[in-house]
Formats: sequence, C-alpha cells, structure tokens
Amino acid sequence: MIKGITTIRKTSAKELQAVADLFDALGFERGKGWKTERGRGEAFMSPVGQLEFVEGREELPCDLWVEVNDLDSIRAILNEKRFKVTKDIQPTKWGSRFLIAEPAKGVEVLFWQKDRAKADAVEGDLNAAGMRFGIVVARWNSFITERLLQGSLDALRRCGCREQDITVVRVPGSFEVPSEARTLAETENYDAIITLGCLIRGETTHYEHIATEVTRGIGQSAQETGVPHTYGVLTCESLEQALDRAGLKAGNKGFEAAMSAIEMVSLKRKTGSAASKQKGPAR
Ligand code: DLZ
Repeated sequence: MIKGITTIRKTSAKELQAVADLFDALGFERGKGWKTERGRGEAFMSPVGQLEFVEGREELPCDLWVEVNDLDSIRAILNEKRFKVTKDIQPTKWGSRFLIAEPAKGVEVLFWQKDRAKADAVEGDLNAAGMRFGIVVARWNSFITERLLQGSLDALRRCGCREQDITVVRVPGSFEVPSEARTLAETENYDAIITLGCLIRGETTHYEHIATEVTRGIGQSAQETGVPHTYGVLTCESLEQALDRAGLKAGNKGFEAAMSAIEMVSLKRKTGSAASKQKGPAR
C-alpha cells in the first residue's frame, strides 16, 4: 500500500522555513521531519490526500495546490500572520474560488475551495462594512487583554469596518465584562458585542467560579438581548499559555472573536426575521 507521497522542489533553507511557517500558521498537523547533512525535510499530515496528474496548459502554475473547506478563514489567517497574498480570492473557471500566497519569494501556494456553500448551507460573510461593534475589554491582565484588543481591532479594520463604528469600553476585570456587554447590547446601537478578558488559574482565587460566571453571563446577555456576543475571554493555566493565545503560538483570540462577530452579524442578517436596526454607535 502507498503510505505517503513526496514531491521534490529545489529550495533554500529560508524558503523551506517560510513554507513550513505558512502551514504551521494554518494549523496543519505536523508529521515526522528530518535533518541530516544532506538537507532537511518538514513533514505535514494531509487529512485527505489526492494525487492528481494534469494534462494541458495550467493557467495557475503554482508549486502546490491545497484544497480547503473555508477559504475565507485561510485568507484571514494569512492576513493576520502577514503572509504575502499575491492573488486575493477570486473565482476560477470551474465553479471554485482560489487565492495564491507567496510565503517566500518565488514559492507560490494556491488555496482553493469548491463553491458549494450556497447549495450546502447559509453562512455569514466576512465583510464588516456598515456593521457596528462594541468591544468590552477587561483591564485586569492588561498586558494580555490589550493584545487581544489590538487583534480585534485589526480584524475589524481588515474586514472593512469604519473606526467610527467601533466603540471600546474598558472594565476593571473579567467579572465585570458580562454586565457591561449587556448594557451595550441593550442600547440596540451595536450589531455585535466582542468580549475580551484574561483569567489565569494560578493567579486567580476561585478561578472556576469566576470563569463559569463570566461565561454564563456573556451567554445569557447574548440570548436575552438577541445581539450576537463573541467570546474572547482567555481561561488559561499560566501566563505563558495566555501569551500564546494573545498573538504568539496559538493565534490571537481577540482577532478570532472579532471575525466570529462579523460572521454572526452577517449570518443574522441573512437568517433573522427582522433586519438589523440602522443606528449609530453610542458616543
Ligand atoms: C480579583 C481578580 C483576580 C484574582 N484575578 C483576575 C484575573 O485573572 N482576570 C481578570 O480579568 N480579573 C481578575 N480579578 C478581578 C475580577 O474580575 C473583578 O474585576 C474584581 O473582583 C472586582 O469585582
């Protein structure tokens, strides 16, 4: 039985590292790499593999084609991690969409997704133009929460949200996040509320109780006001873990919470019975 397939391309150590960084950033599971005096291999596990031989002239001759099931999220991650995108999302001639990333000069990776979304399900888009957001951020562990805030603002701006449509409110700690989130939601001036905080087990007395209460309160506010709330409150074992989730190894949860907020507003507009109210944010 065939166990794995490798294609060879001449590359420098720097280019190889850039490509490995790209797939790490996208959350690909690592395989067993190798390093000898002859060179180095970076392996990734392919969940579903397809080996395709093509006859004819290819109009998009990239080094690698990767089929994905959520091209918009791939673009968001590439943007967040500042990978170069040489061709942004566009349709193919065969009912799909693609984008091309260039992690290292001359190394092109094409990501594509078959256009099935309309037939499969209704999904929110990631265009935040005209949407209004309230962000509630805890000052406790501000070293972390300010990074989450930057991640959220980055996501909103990249997706087309205007500065005047974003209101940031700071509260003392995570415990106060739900009540302020509810206050903002009840004004009906926001399409979604993004909640940001950081609880660290080792440093927080009654950690479990506080974490449960904060989570419950945010969920309750979302359900009772009908305004989408997204959850960017880190519950971590250590400061190191919190740092990883605030922009180091494990992405930026503030960025993710903002992306989810945009998607939920868009989804609500598509599936909700009443159109979102057109009011300006509270000043
Ligand atoms: C008191 C406290 C503690 C011990 N730890 C944290 C924490 O890790 N993260 C956080 O956001 N807030 C913490 N707080 C503050 C509480 O959330 C709250 O602000 C205060 O108890 C005042 O009600």
